[in-house]
Amino acid sequence: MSEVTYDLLRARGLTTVFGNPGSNELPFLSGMPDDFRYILGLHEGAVLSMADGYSLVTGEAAFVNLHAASGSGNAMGALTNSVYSHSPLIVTAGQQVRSTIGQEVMLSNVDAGTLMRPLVKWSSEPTCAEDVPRTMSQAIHTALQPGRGPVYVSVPYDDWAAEAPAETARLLDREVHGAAALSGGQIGDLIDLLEGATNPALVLGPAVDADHANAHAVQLAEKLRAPVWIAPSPSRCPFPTRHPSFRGVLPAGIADLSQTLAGHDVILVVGAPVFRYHQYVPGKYLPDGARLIHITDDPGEAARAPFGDAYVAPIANTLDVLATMVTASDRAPLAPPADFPEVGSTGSGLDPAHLFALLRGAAPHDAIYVNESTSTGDAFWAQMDLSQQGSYYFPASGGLGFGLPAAVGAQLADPHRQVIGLIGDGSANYGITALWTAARFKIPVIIVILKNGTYGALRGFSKILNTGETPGLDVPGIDFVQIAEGYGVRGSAVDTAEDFTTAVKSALAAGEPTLIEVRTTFGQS
Ligand code: TPP
Repeated sequence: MSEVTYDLLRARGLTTVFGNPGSNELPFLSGMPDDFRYILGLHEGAVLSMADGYSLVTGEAAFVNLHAASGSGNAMGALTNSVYSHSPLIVTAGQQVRSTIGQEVMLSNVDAGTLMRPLVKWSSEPTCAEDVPRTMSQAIHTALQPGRGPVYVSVPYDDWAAEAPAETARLLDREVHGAAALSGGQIGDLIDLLEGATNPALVLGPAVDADHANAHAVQLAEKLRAPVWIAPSPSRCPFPTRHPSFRGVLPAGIADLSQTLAGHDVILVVGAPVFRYHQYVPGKYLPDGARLIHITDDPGEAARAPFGDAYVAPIANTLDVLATMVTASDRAPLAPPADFPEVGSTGSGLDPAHLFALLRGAAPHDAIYVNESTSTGDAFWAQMDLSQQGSYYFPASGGLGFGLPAAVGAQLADPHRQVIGLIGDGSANYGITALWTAARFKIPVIIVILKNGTYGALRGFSKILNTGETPGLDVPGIDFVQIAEGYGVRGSAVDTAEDFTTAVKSALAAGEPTLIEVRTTFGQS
């Protein structure tokens, strides 16, 4: 059974296995063909986030193999991000021998099919050994269908030795084609709405970037001469940040968001949920007189939105058709962006805005940033010049432990673009073991640790929630250079602009994984 399953994985391009093994998984792994590679992660949260980073950058499914319920459980926090980044992860786990699961022997995954069910798109344990390859095929096709997302399959380890039925081979070259697109009438309605608007606005989400629709979005914004915001809590960058239309990221509170959009009569949201609010700031969902139209390829996103009219349609195709067909507006052109805000650091440590400005100058223009620095978002978006598809990733559900491993997975996926992880000194600890994988597999990622000694974002929230000083807000006394060296990654610690720039240039030249710990200031407390 393992041979035909590997044939199936190969046919789907899934020859990289991200995993952490246990006894239940050994019979599957022992049959692994030579053209497969096994990327070992030391903790399942890191394994899953590495696979996620890999899938985000390739745009394809990624295969994960975990150990029974305990390994799967370790990965579930990380999986919350994959759900909202729509990452088609094929998560598998080894199960005890079929005849013994009911006894709950060691490492049985009791009721395996339900373990991950609230998170995954589909979950199963095949009813018999003969159904393992077909179940795996169903998992892959399900994960990749629009409204992409992770799936889970548990396989009893005695299944791998069973003989596959001859007809199983038919799975290998089956395709599942998707074809839905908006009708001519629906497109006509949208064009009428956009052309009839006095002051339209675009709000773009991660699916625009995921669907490589960035250039179509630019064309639409230019023809409409409309401002563009990124939808709140962004996990990707769908629009060039130095384009005249770019207005930044919408605030993640209900009232703040509608105030920001005041004056717009038509708001077209593409490729984002409506909306991923974060801090609860009650108010009106929309400014007075505004109509919101929502285009998403995820039926669930469309159904659960509390307002607006939704169209479930492919993102790139819809944006392309709208941008091509809409008549260019004769509104005044938008002004080019202002200069980058002034930066500088006073006292000890770098201001994060200063750090980003230095990075903008020193890093390649096509660098990929994986960001898990949670209190520095405003400074990042103000300082960075991101213009290419696939330049930015952030944990889509806010679950820490994504950034560092996802940066490693992203660099593995794309050796031609430098991946730079921007990781807070709090966040780094949740996925730190991925440093070992970077060293072991010589993955030349650069990890910048922003060391402010605190859980800065929580300090920000303690103001919003008016909770004052609570326990557990500071993380002093962690030496990331020593930790990196312990895992086999070269590291250095800096606290001045000159030293940071030198360290980045040296890391870029090194061609090996490098960690730079930067002392940063935290000015918001
Ligand atoms: N645990 C997980 C798995 N995810 C979370 N989002 C949190 C806890 C809560 N949390 C959100 S932001 C944050 C914490 C603990 C602080 C992160 O601090 P750091 O990485 O140092 O970045 P800073 O906010 O200081 O920029």
